[in-house]
Amino acid sequence: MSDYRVAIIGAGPAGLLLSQLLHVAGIDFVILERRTREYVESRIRAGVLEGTTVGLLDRVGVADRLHAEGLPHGGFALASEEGVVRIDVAGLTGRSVTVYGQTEVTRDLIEACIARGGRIEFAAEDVALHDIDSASPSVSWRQDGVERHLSCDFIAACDGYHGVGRATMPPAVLRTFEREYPFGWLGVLADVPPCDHELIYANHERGFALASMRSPTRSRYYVQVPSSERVENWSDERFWDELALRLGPDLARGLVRGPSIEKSIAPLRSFVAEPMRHGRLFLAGDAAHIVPPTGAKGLNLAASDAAMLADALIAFYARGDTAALEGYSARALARIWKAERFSWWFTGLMHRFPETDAFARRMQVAELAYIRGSAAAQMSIAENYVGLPLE
Ligand code: RFL
Ligand code: PHB
Repeated sequence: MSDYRVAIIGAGPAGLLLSQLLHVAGIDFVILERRTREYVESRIRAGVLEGTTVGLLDRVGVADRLHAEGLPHGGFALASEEGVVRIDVAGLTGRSVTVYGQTEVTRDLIEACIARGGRIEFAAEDVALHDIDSASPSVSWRQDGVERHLSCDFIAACDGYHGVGRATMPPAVLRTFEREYPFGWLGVLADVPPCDHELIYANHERGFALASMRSPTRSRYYVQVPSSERVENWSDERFWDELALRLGPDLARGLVRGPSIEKSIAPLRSFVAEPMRHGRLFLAGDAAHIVPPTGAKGLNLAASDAAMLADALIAFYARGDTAALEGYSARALARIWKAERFSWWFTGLMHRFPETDAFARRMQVAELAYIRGSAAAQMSIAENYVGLPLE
């Protein structure tokens, strides 16, 4: 008899949501997290939740604050020097997205997990996975200088891109696919009202910009910068000036400037590792795949992986059914590749590439003009943005 049925590595959205999906199904788990609770709860990341993600938070009973404070968005704007087109997501698909920070999702899930008696070991150092090929795997870690160890039936590596889960899989079984972009996003969080009530994705000669938000009084803005750029080179004033230029005079009129409360640069990359399972080890979320943030898909993919893995584990414990566990990787990857495609395409449409010559630039301008005039093109963007179904 093992200590726990499922050992979850990582208390990000994938690991935390998986833990609560297992909890409501009566399957016990333990979470090992390398960082402290304070660190995990203060990481500023994603902001846009698909309806499917909101539905999963509802399913585990952790959506009260989300429904009270989250902002439903029925559309967003694509802006360029040639004009603005609003993608009417709600009108086209009948569905919407919710603006609610990943930080808040993480806080809500940690609070619920602990209140329900779930065990999260924070500050777990040197986590190592053992015997993943066998029927009785185990995990070890170090905490406050003490070596610890526990046995489990399955290990869910929800430990992000730099985690130990993928690194433990034998290199011979793993195939990876990758694209690095020669730029990153410089993000600023500020307690000022957003410049518009919806998100604005702007394609500009000087580079991409995004106007997003966390609440009616808190804005989140990004500008594209070269990969080599350093955050120290960006005073608040320089950031606001650059953002205003890229949004253009009409949209920048609504811009309210204020001191940044967070400023950081995130690199952009597309990455997929296949398969997402080896023996009793399963990968979920950023541990298996990365998307550039342009499509707002990273957190949502972490949630859909967690749901598929939870369903497979629930089928196993309810009926001894191993088919869903065996099919998990293929099922998850089918959705992941579509989100990878959308995120890659949207990144290409909106960013300035160092090698962009006059022809490539005209192609972007022509595609944006086509989207402006085509209901079919807008529909394709809307159905991807709002999230493809969990098949
Ligand atoms: P996470 O959130 O990285 O969590 C992994 C957890 O594992 C821990 N860990 C370990 N624990 C124990 N032992 C080890 N050896 C460990 N190694 C790591 C880590 O400390 C961490 O707590 O992965 P997860 O759960 O898969 O969630 C993925 C999302 O966080 C990520 O995809 C999104 O943030 C991406 N993303 C966005 N996604 C969206 O859906 N919508 C958005 O609007 C959006 N915007 C963004 C984003 C990511 C960004 N950055 C910073 C890359 C905007 C930005 C700027
Ligand atoms: C954010 O608010 O952080 C955000 C919104 C939309 C994106 C990416 C990030 O596509």
